[in-house]
Amino acid sequence: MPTKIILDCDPGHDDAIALLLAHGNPDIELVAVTTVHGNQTIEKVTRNALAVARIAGITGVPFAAGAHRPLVRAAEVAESIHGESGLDGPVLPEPTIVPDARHAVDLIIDTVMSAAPGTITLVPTGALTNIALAVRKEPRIAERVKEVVLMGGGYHGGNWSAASEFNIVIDPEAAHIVFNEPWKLTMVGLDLTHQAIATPDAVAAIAAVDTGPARFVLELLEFFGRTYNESQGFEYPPVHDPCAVALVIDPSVMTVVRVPLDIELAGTLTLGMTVADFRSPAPESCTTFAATDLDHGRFWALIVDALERIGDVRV
Ligand code: PIR
Ligand code: CA
Repeated sequence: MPTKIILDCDPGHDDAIALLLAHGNPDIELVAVTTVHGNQTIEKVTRNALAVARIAGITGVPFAAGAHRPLVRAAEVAESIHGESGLDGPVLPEPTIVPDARHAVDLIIDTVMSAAPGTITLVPTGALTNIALAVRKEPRIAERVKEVVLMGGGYHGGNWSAASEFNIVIDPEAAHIVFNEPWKLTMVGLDLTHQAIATPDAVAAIAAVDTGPARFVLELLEFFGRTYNESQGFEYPPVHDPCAVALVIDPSVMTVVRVPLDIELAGTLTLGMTVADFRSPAPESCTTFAATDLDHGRFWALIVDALERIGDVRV
């Protein structure tokens, strides 16, 4: 039985690849896609998500737009990384599906509450605003989901400040809510995702697939690689968000450790830091986990496999 997931995302180059991986992998059933402000405005990331659905041939899955800004702080976008559209590089087609009429928060609640207990995995790859709002509006989702596997944070430092990662620091209050709920939560943070490098080998394997969706990924990686090189000094870009999906597909693709995690809300230099307490073995009652080491070859093999299964999609 494939694992049912809700992908809550802000496409975003790596979010788009996460969507393709979730759609193309047979061990995942994509039951809903929700969007959140982050890499760009909610209007732009929602449009991008719908365009990616067309490119990937995703039909019959509800897409819903969510929060337009963080709970407390002013909105911030990552234009320096993802460009003006949030998905600069490829030419995007006009979407052919229309968004669900519900707000993302209601789609998340409806999906989780109408499914059997313990069957829905939440996979957030953007700011945690929608997830925080959903669990405040319907607290029973905390017991009802299977688990939360998110891309965000990192125990060794940040990418948006010295201490903090973008998805967490742009809405730290939402992250604080989500990290402190009683659900099982796994942080696939920068410690892990900075190992998911789009090396020339990986890019060549994608090029060999030679389909529309594979060429779309190559165009994404070309733009993302350029901005990552110019603004962060990376030789090749890390592809963050598909790592969270990969963990749901195959837990053996990375090492995960149980460790208490919490979000700094009072720091001046450390706002939005995901503080990990590695001092002693974590107690059994600890429900938070962090990913540490990636099998790079197996990870990229999953991406290539998903693209092969998606095949050529007429756009
Ligand atoms: C934001 C991102 C990626 C790189 C930078 N520098 C800023 C986005 C990605 O979509 C990913 O979800 C997360 N936020 C990585 O910080
Ligand atoms: Ca993202």
